[in-house]
Amino acid sequence: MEGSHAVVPTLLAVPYTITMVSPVATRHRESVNESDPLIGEILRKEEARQQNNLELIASENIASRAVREAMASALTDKYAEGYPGRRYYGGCEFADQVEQLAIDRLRELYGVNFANVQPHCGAGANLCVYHAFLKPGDTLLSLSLSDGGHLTHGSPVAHSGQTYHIVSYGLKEDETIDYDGLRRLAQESRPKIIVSGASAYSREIDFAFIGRVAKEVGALHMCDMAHYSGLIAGKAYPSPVGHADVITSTTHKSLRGPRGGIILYDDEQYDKAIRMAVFPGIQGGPLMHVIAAKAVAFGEALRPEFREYAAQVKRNAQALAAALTGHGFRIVSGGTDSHLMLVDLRSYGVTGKVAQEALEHANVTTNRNAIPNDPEKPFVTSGLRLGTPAVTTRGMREPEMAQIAGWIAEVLRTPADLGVAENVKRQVIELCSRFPIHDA
Ligand code: DSN
Repeated sequence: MEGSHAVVPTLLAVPYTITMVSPVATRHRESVNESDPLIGEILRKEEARQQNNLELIASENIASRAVREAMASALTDKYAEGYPGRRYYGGCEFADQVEQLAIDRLRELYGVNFANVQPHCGAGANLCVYHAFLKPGDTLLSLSLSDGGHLTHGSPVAHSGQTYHIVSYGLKEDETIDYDGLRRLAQESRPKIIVSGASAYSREIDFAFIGRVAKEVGALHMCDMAHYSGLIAGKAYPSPVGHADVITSTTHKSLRGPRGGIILYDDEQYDKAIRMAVFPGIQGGPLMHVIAAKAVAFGEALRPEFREYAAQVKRNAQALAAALTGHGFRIVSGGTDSHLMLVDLRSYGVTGKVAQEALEHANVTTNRNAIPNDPEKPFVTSGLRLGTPAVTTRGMREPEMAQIAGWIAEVLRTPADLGVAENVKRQVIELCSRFPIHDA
């Protein structure tokens, strides 16, 4: 209830009414800064951190203002369990419209027949597919975590690894996927699902080959394209469509949408199992405000300029890798065909942990990552994973990549020297000021 009506006595013969807004309703209208200055201040600091830092985490990006507005919309209040046209709640007219638009745009973006936009995240999307097609104890074949795979592809510490029988393929000596080994393991273990996709693998993945192997052994080919989905949408990386039976992704990495997940497939035979797995199998109410923001992001990715963005992300990654090589770093597999690279830090005598922390002092945000056959523990590592989606969104290009590589080398030559980091930080902030994230 927003307010109460009172009859106000008047000197005139006809009484009139005014609306008195209750104190509760007044508080309800306050901005976060007015209502909760503590959180408001933290949010302002995060905005400033993003503005003044070079974001090189390969899985992060900067969503547009339109995406952010949709996420902060009234749809956050709406329950809409079910699917468009078949909900378990009233009042879903606009929830239906927004979800249908998200589905239609996503189908157009990747050229697929079916799309489910409800998974709350990538891990959830993968879980839904496993739930749809596997029983506990069934075999799943995927790239090992230590060779660039992902936790949700069967790591022993994840639900998938604890529920299914996991067989892992890996890399060859040249640090590219061992496709012959993959086929041999598939023939020996007869998996129900073969997973393609990775979270720390920079080269093109041969989705067609993996699709053929899956057919040979009667497995479902699930591609987790989360890292590459923006590049694929922008035609800068091979598409798994036509080679994978089911495709999952996040929406916030190179695709540059809100945090969330999606599932795509072409064949109607998978439709019922996937719909049922997402709701009611794994999830309850969909996050309709996030689905609205996904629709906005898919619309953005359908624009011609997104192709230019995707191509530049890749050019920037290649420029950064080449410049780092020039500074004496080894890039795992010798380079990149995508948005990311793994940097082997051993020639500089620093671990991933030390490097990540030293760079953070210089406002360069990265994440440490194991390299193939890493001698260090996973919490320490010998590598850094770097990616260019976020800096490319800011408008940076090859000259800035060369500058960034120089700063990384400068900091990591003497990682304990805070004076060096402070000097680089000043230059980083100056560069960032020339590439503002959002209008002030
Ligand atoms: N955690 C993501 C990444 O950083 O690659 C993958 O989900």
